[in-house]
Amino acid sequence: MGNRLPPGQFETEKWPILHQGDVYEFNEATWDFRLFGEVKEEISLSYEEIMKLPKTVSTVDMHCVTTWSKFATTFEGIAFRDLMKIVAINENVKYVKIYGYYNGDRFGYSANLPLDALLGDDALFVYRWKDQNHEWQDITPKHGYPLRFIPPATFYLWKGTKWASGIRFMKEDEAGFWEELGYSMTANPFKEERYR
Ligand SMILES: Nc1nc2c(c(=O)[nH]1)N[C@H]1C(S)=C(S)[C@@H](COP(=O)(O)O)O[C@H]1N2
Ligand SMILES: [Mo]
Repeated sequence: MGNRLPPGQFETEKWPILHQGDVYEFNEATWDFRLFGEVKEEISLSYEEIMKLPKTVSTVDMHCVTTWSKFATTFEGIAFRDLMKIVAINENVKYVKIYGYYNGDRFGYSANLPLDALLGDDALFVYRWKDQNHEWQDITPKHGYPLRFIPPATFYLWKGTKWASGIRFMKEDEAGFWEELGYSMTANPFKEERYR
């Protein structure tokens, strides 16, 4: 594993907790997951419907812009690409924003990402994890229960929306929560793209 640790990062075995605002408290009755924006028809999925979709298990490295990196966490979740199979998107969609709860606002947090980077096993909405020190377990509310996005390791972890509430499909790139505050649109840790 040659250049596994991006520049300016240190490795930790712990999984730190970082976010703004309150921890979302899951309520299945009011929860749904929306696929919207540049789509032929908007889709809203209940928790039950989401959990019936095909499952993917993937082991990924996480890189936080605050300089910690955690290697090889194994997640179980729904691959981004499997959600693409149930929504018809418009032509020329190149970007997405992944939304999540922020202080009770279901679309209060967001992070923008290029669509073509999210089609592998390493881009998924997760609900369970394990690593070399932990058995399989649900992700905790603080880590984004019931559903939390994990981006490929070529993006800093702020692109990993916790308490995920939907995907908006977009033709043009658009800044999300941290990007509006001056963080990078592209956010590649291996190129140290921290700020814009
Ligand atoms: N909804 C939501 N998701 C979020 C955040 C947030 O404030 N709200 N913070 C992001 C940031 S800055 C980081 S570094 C990661 C941290 O994930 P962790 O606490 O599971 O390590 O969550 C990301 N996802
Ligand atoms: Mo962060």
